[in-house]
Amino acid sequence: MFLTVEGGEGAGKSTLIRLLAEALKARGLTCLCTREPGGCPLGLQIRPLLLQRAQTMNNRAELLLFLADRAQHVAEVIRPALERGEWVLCDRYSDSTIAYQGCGRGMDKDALQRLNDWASGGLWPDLTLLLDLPAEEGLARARARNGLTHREESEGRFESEALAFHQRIRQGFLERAARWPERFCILDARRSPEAVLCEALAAIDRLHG
Ligand code: T5A
Repeated sequence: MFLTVEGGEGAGKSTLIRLLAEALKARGLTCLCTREPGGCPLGLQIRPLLLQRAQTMNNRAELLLFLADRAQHVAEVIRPALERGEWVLCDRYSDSTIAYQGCGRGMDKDALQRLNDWASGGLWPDLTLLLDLPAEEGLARARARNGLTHREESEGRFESEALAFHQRIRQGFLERAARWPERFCILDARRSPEAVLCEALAAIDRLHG
């Protein structure tokens, strides 16, 4: 089972993945939790290039770094785990590329869909949990968290984008969810982490029986 968690900045993706993994392990399932960018050794080298606030980058270069991270991550981590029969819980994946580089940066979404297909060898998630909340609320959460953990300079490049950028990303995710309703489940991320977890488990049970 390949499950991805998507959404804007500070939507609670890492929090949900941690709680989901605990709940699924309690059911006796083997789970691999991973993330993009940075879910494999090569990706860990790419991640700071993409997220450091001081970094400036051409949109195409940015896209190709995300795709390089994904290609290696799928080949080295995700596919082998799926082949071992494990559940893979991934914090961001191809839908983020289309929302951020497509709707955020204005790159061609159909071209991005094909490039994602190519980079991942055609691997799409079985289920995508979309954590939805107003962009202002997610940014406020992410900035508060960054202040506490001193992540502002090392990982704040996207969070420093204008509010309109983040609003386009939210719309982009919602459009994808409307287009593929059988793969997506939209969760109201303004609710408590426990309430979001309950809804996520219900979505998994509906799909997995
Ligand atoms: N990106 C990524 C692209 O542009 N293209 C791509 O193809 C890919 C893969 C990655 C960046 O790269 C971009 C998108 C991103 O900008 P990242 O550091 O991985 O950056 O950052 P994010 O994925 O945005 O994740 P964050 O760490 O910012 O946020 P999360 O994981 O959504 O949120 P989380 O769980 O850390 O929670 C944030 C704060 O809110 C609290 C938490 O305790 C924490 O303090 N919180 C809640 N508060 C209230 N209610 C809830 N339900 C809460 N859940 C969590």
